[in-house]
Amino acid sequence: MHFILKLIFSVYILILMSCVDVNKKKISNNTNEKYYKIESIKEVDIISEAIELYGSSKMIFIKGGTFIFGNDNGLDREKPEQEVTIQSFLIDKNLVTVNDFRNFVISTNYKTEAEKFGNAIVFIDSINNWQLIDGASWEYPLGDSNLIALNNHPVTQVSWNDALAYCKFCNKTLPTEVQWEYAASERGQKKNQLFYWGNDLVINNKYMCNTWASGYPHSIGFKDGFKYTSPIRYYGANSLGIFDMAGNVWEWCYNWYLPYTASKQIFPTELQGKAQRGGSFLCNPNYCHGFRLSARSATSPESSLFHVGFRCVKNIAN
Ligand SMILES: [Ca+2]
Repeated sequence: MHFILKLIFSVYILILMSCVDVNKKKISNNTNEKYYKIESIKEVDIISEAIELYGSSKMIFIKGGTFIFGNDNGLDREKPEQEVTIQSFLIDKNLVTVNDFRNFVISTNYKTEAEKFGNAIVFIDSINNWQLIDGASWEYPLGDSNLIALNNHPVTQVSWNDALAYCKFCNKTLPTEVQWEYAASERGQKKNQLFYWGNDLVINNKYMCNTWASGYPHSIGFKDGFKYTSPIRYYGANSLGIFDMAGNVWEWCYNWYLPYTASKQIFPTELQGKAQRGGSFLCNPNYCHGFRLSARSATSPESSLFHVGFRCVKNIAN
């Protein structure tokens, strides 16, 4: 058991680097696929079930369509751009909050993987590095029992497996990267910009999302008002009404983190895990710049980190 915990810790440290993108090593996973297979699906009409869900469950209906997925001007992992047709779906307007997750835990007696392991990964500012911290969990993301997670903040320290369990309980699932990027970019309309609001992180001296906001790696910056997570909806929504689609926390996606096509071998195929989108309070334009619309990251599915959360989608059956 001790060996397993050490192994998991080493995986955490390697992948954490969602924002410190250096020296990534091979991480095993359970997929035999080499590339992210993107299926083009014909748009379908809204079904009555979807309309009911939209009206009652804080989800936004995203009408299907065709858009340019990926970014030829981004990092290698975001290339190549390709035209993708996507089916209509529903997406949570907000990140899943601590309060949402607490209700799920109360209803199901669910135990997260971090709670089973007894620890999770936290970035320690004073040593400028990541550590496996005993007691860190969705309820106490920093591992300090005096610092309970705030109800209206996004839940963190939940693994991909935990996130999917929550989604299934709600009869939902996690978004694919295509769905996430389509929704974040306002159905592809903002794909010529870095962010859904434009190209500048700061407008009129106001930070447009919760990110590093200082010079990494000196210390976690909080010129934007938040050192760690920020309350959901604090920074506004895109034109589709979806909040926190940039910064705050990385968001788990359903699919594995794989190259978009077989044509580009420059992708870091040695890094494998479940994809994440949106960037976090640890992202900095000088490093991963992870809060761009096309930015990607990944973590192994059993990993729990204090800057990773999620939202759900509901696929609409044909
Ligand atoms: Ca911040």
